[in-house]
Amino acid sequence: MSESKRLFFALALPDEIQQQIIHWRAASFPPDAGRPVVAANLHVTLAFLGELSAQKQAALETLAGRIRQPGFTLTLDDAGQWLRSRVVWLGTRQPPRGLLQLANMLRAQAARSGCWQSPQPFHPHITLLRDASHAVAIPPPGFCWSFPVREFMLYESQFVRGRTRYTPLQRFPLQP
Ligand code: 3AM
Repeated sequence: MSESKRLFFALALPDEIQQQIIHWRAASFPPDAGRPVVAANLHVTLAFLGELSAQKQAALETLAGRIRQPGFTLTLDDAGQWLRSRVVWLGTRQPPRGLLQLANMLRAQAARSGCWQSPQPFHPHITLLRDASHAVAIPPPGFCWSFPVREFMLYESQFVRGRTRYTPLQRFPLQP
């Protein structure tokens, strides 16, 4: 029997945006503000799936592969902190309709396949700092980060030697 994997669907970031974000973060927050998420782990979660068997993973991959959704442009022009979940995040003031539709579809497919889905409304964001338990001043994003989104990904989340590692397992292209 194959092992289960902890999985989620997410958007990856272009390398140059990833680099700009980590430079802005380093310049904007003191070292004690929270635990920085490593550059390679920055992403926009679309749907968290939890621990899935290989069979269930294959079923959800098939469903995700049937999604016919146009690409969109994502603009990162918002930042904030959720004290309850102790994260500092980067986000978008006006989530593109395509992003909301994509996340809704993936969450609905996941729910129908028996993956528990949070009742919280979808708030697209990139987690920048974890364990940010004290309120920090959030400067506005340095400049406007805008980039085209042409695909989404299935990631595996692993905790290896004390570090969280996200491994892309599968790419799903969006429509041109
Ligand atoms: O995109 P962020 O970093 O906010 O917090 C986890 C991370 O979100 C979230 O899934 C993303 C990839 O790990 N996550 C982890 N466990 C979760 C759960 N049980 C969860 N989201 C919902 N329910």
